[in-house]
Amino acid sequence: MSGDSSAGGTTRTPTTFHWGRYDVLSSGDRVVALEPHPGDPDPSPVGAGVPEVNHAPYRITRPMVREGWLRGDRDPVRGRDRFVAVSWDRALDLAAGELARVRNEHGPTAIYGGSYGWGSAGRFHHPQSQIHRFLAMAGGYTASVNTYSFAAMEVVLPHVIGGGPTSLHERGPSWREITEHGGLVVSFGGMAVKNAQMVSGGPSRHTQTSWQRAAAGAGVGFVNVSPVRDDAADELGAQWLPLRPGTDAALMLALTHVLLAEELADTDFANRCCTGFDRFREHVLGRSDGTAKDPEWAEGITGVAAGEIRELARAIAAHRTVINLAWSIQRHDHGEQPCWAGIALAALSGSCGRPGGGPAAGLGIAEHGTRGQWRIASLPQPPGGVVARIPVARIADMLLSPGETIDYNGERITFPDTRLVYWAGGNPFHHHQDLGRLDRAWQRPDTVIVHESWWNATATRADLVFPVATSLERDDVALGSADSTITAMHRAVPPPADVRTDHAVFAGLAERLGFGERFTEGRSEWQWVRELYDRTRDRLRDERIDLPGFDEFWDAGSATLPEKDMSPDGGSFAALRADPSAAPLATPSGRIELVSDTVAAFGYPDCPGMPVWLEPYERLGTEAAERHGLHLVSNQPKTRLHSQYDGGRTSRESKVGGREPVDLHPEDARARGIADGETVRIHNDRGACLAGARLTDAVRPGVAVLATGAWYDPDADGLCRHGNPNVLTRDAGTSRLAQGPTSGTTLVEIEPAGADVPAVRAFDPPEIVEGRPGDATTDA
Ligand SMILES: Nc1nc2c(c(=O)[nH]1)N[C@H]1C(S)=C(S)[C@@H](COP(=O)(O)OP(=O)(O)OC[C@H]3O[C@@H](n4cnc5c(=O)[nH]c(N)nc54)[C@H](O)[C@@H]3O)O[C@H]1N2
Ligand SMILES: Nc1nc2c(c(=O)[nH]1)N[C@H]1C(S)=C(S)[C@@H](COP(=O)(O)OP(=O)(O)OC[C@H]3O[C@@H](n4cnc5c(=O)[nH]c(N)nc54)[C@H](O)[C@@H]3O)O[C@H]1N2
Ligand SMILES: [Mo]
Repeated sequence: MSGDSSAGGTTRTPTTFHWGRYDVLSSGDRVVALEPHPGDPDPSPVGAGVPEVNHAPYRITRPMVREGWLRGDRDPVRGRDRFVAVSWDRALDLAAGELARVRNEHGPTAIYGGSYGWGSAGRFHHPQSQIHRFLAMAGGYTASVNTYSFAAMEVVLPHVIGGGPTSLHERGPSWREITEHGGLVVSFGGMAVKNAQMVSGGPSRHTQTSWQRAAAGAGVGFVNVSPVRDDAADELGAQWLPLRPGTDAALMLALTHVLLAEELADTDFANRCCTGFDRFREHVLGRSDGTAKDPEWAEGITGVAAGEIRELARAIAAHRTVINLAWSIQRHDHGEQPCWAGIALAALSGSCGRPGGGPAAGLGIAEHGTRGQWRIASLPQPPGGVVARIPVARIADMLLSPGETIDYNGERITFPDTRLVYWAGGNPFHHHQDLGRLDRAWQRPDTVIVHESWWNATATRADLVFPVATSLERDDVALGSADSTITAMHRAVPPPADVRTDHAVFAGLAERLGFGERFTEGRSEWQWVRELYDRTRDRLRDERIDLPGFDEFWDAGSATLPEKDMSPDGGSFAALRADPSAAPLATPSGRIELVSDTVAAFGYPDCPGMPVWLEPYERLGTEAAERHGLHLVSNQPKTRLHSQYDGGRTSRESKVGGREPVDLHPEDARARGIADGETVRIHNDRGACLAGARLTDAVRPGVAVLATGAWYDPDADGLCRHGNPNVLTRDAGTSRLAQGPTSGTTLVEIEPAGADVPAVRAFDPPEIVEGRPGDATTDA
């Protein structure tokens, strides 16, 4: 722990979050304010909302057990019940007993510990690392694979360009390279700087704006292919191509068509460095199926004029071009296709494997100043702990259909019979699709255990709730992805008296289950933090990099590593271009697979062996839009990290009438009799929510934008009073290949909600009753 006391009894403590470095100002046990670190050129405003949330009335301050679960009663259901405040000993005994019972009676697959989510930035207190280590040592569990962020991309691209799940993120050109050599950045899904506020692991400084500015200043042009104009900063002077959501693959195929038809395509690269070019070309030109994927064809699907498509294709061919794929374009039905079609477009553009050009993923989302990524030591995981796994977004399917088998990337996966769900560091009742369906599925397991700091919708739907310390209340070390500064996360204030760390909860359970010593290895939390730093230091020493000793680092607050950008300009695609047999990709052919025999052999009609346009289950311009005439974009919120700090000032001030704002084009609003600032009801066949209308011509007509993360607040009929878009999204996989989430594919209708609207209850804690007499005392 370290903090500098200053005058007036205020202590200043430097720390790091997912959204950057701050000095925490505290007085006694309370956080008073957060000030951005002076070294951060472009700090995130989200920090301003942290103090009040840390001490909010909806903070969970004691272990809790759901009353019906204690009684052994199914009624009232999870989410409607009262909670009993109990002692730590009783809560830990109950949880340990239940874990042992489920494992003994049903085997380890019956314990689901997927626990997806953006828990703390710190490496030691990272809740996923803690829960996985604990459940592995406790006898095994069912885990999840892939992410809500980019499931389709991370499953399909290894077939196309080889490498691991994030291989494209690390292979795209860096901003430095784009500034020095680039001519044009065409970004599908834009590159909103607001999304670069957050970096997994915690950014040491925010440099995205300055990188983008530098590229524009160097003459690089930008094209923002997105239904939302603000997905590119005004100062970039980007061309805006507002396509219909979910239609990127069609647009990309048409751009490719123009390159081929006008003989602008880099056929030399396609023939030497790709496989399947002939078959792909036949498909695009329409020789194999009779439909040319030309601009006129694409105009009917995308809503982008054929002339504009032609001009863009010519510009792509004429410049050193980056084809950037934001992750939003693949959170759609058949989300694999725009990833694959984007690679194909880049491969034929003439820029692939040349400095400052080629395909990129998530450029402008994370900090991508340079390409390389240092890795910090994390909590060791024992082998063999994962006894079964599911694609992460198939959780409701798993809970509802034990024993059912699904396809996944060439495998068959059978859902286990889940009896116990254990979550630490995620909020499925914000992040999952069709929350009404998840709410029903969530009633099936015998027991749900959750670690949370706040009474959000996941905590109120648990049976056993362990109240955990926030990252301001623990010591840790952090290193943001693609960052080169390791920062110390100093504990700024102590946790409330009856609140513990995730690690302490698991240590307490491990002790009861007989592996306490194995779990902690005899180290205190403080010793573990030192240990992870020392391991990182040892590892880097092998790469001839000297980090200061722990004490020096801890007092200084940070240690800087050299920038890691050692691959040549153009990256691995440059080596491929130079000599494909000397530098093959890790694909079966060693080349970019425009056609993949592996994927073709899976025989999935919803993901064939080459990039194609497949109709999504709903979109604008089809019959489905006659009933629900608006496409709902549920993007990342500007004012918070998903659902985190939704109750904080920054997020609260963005609400309209206390509800999540929904952006609507004035024409669409007029047609529906909706005024700016009015409460509206957004609905489709899956659900409904209330929101506050905001009229703006920065969205394409036909599109409504409701960011994710408003705390889920269903009334008795399932209407979310607060505006969580996931009551409207469909819970279906992208395809049999990736089974990723398809939150982007959502049509809705919107109407004025009228005067008689219910108040928002999202931040009301559940009713709490006292447990046994002994439960009231702290046994710290
Ligand atoms: N409709 C729609 N849905 C989406 C998306 C979308 O674009 N549209 N985006 C998806 C994406 S990309 C993602 S990544 C997910 C994000 O989904 P999540 O990562 O689940 O969302 P968060 O709100 O960040 O939830 C993190 C939770 O962990 C808790 N927490 C934080 N630190 C700690 C800790 O140290 N210990 C413990 N025990 N808890 C902690 C926080 O209080 C919070 O409740 O949402 C997905 N859902
Ligand atoms: N402030 C803030 N930043 C964040 C996060 C956060 O919670 N808050 N979350 C972080 C996380 S976990 C992730 S995974 C990344 C996600 O990064 P992204 O997935 O790129 O982010 P989104 O905001 O979901 O989408 C970006 C834009 O894509 C556009 N879009 C939506 N659908 C389509 C489509 O079909 N085609 C095209 N061309 N455009 C479309 C929308 O207008 C949207 O504004 O963001 C990270 N950054
Ligand atoms: Mo994400």
